[in-house]
Amino acid sequence: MTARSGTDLASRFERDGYLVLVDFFEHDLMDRIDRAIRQHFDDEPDFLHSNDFLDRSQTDVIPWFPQREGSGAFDPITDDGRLDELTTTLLGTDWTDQYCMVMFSKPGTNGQAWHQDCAPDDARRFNLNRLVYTSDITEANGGDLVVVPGSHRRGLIPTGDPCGALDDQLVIRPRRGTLVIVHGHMWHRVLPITATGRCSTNFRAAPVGTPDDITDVAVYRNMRYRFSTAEVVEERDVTAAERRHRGGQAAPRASRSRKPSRQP
Ligand SMILES: O=C(O)CCC(=O)C(=O)O
Repeated sequence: MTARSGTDLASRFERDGYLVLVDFFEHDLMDRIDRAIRQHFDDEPDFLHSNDFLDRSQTDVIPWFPQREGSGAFDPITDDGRLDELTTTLLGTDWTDQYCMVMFSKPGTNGQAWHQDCAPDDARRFNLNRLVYTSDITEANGGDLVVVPGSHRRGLIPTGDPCGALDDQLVIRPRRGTLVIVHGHMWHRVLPITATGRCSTNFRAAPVGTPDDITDVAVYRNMRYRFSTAEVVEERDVTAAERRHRGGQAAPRASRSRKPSRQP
């Protein structure tokens, strides 16, 4: 990366809150990692979270932290000097590597509702998603990533339908080898998945001074949710919450899960 291209990427990231770098990683490496992921999820792992959370978050993800289990398959990404350099360009020096988390969604599930990984209370405190796609996201299978460009500077995501379309949303369909960078304050979601399992691998990082538990409380359009204690810490859509309280909510959906916030 030249100084000029680094400056260009940094200013695009500051303006838009995301970057898409096609063919950042070699396909052979992607295939090796993808095989490791598919092997791991071959056994149809169970979802992890309570049905209450699953119904309310409308998010269907099974997380896996391969490096915690000693899998070396993902190390070439962690050790990639170009990724390191790009991260320093975006976050400044002394940023921290948080963890590597694979997110797997079964076919026929909802993807992920709109969310912010952490509350945008302080513009300097955020996590950085460094999302690696080891297989193509395709129109036929769904699972597109949807973002609202610039929303990392617009404060809290508005209350409303957890999965409803937002003005100015942009659909991204990453291919194998694509690196997508997403600011943790950015409003983003994943569309439903149809025929085959969908995965992405997130190498999360954060600027120096960011608390380790920055992603413990995520913001959805209907609630703020704390993962470490598995509780809703704020009802945001009060009308929907009242309906639920009176027993009038929609029927529960198929079993689902949400990624945990951070590596314990
Ligand atoms: O898997 C993706 O494409 C997006 C992941 C995501 O929404 C997140 O890590 O917060």
